[in-house]
Amino acid sequence: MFKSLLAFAALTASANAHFTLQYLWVNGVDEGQNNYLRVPPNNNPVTDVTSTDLTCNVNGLSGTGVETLSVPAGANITFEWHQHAQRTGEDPISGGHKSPVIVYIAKAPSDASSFNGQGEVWTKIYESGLIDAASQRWASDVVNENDGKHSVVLPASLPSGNYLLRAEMISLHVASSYPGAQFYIGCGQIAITGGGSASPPKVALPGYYKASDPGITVNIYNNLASYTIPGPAVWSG
Ligand SMILES: *[C@@H]1O[C@H](CO)[C@@H](O)[C@H](O)[C@H]1NC(C)=O
Ligand SMILES: [Cu+2]
Repeated sequence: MFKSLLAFAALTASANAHFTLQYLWVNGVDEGQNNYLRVPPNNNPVTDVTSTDLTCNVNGLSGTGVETLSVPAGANITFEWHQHAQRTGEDPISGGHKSPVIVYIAKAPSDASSFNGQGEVWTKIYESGLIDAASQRWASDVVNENDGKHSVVLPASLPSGNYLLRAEMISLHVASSYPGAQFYIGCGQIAITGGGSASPPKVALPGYYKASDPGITVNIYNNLASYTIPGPAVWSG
């Protein structure tokens, strides 16, 4: 009985520690809670790398009812994550959730809201992983210290049009066997104006990630000397 109570307490503690993407900022302007985002039903992670939930989280294959945010080419986009629906009173990302931070973008054939993000459509535009091995400092520690925020400047050469932006944090505290790594994913809908004519490299999500990737099944508790961030190389325009 006592043991099962402890197990229950551990379960609820970890559920409370999960998080979601809740705000987009454009060039330093807060665009409001859950606006322009495909909001999942709860803050649980995705753990199956073959699931279509890996694209834009649970219920993320369409953006029915989600507005699309117009942004100028080369905009500085900030993503802000939280455990619950408030900005203060707790860490944005609980400290145990050691994670890399990755951002992808995918061009929609027409409206972002009707784009399901399937197939080889995703370009990686940002990544940060194990920042300092000596102190075991992760990208997620920086996000937590920065009030839940991380930023990317969109390559100005991306063509004008509708896009999905996909921010991802992969928490590795139980990743030593698969499934274990926790994929926290948030997708926003943007329309780039005044863009260029680049044709960046693209991968499929799901598709590119494998259970056997060294950045997905990994024991981070053994003085990890280096970490291989999942996915292709960053494309910087
Ligand atoms: C992007 O915006 C964030 C938040 O306003 C800011 O901290 C960061 O310095 C900006 N990055 C660049 C390259 O301007
Ligand atoms: Cu969690």
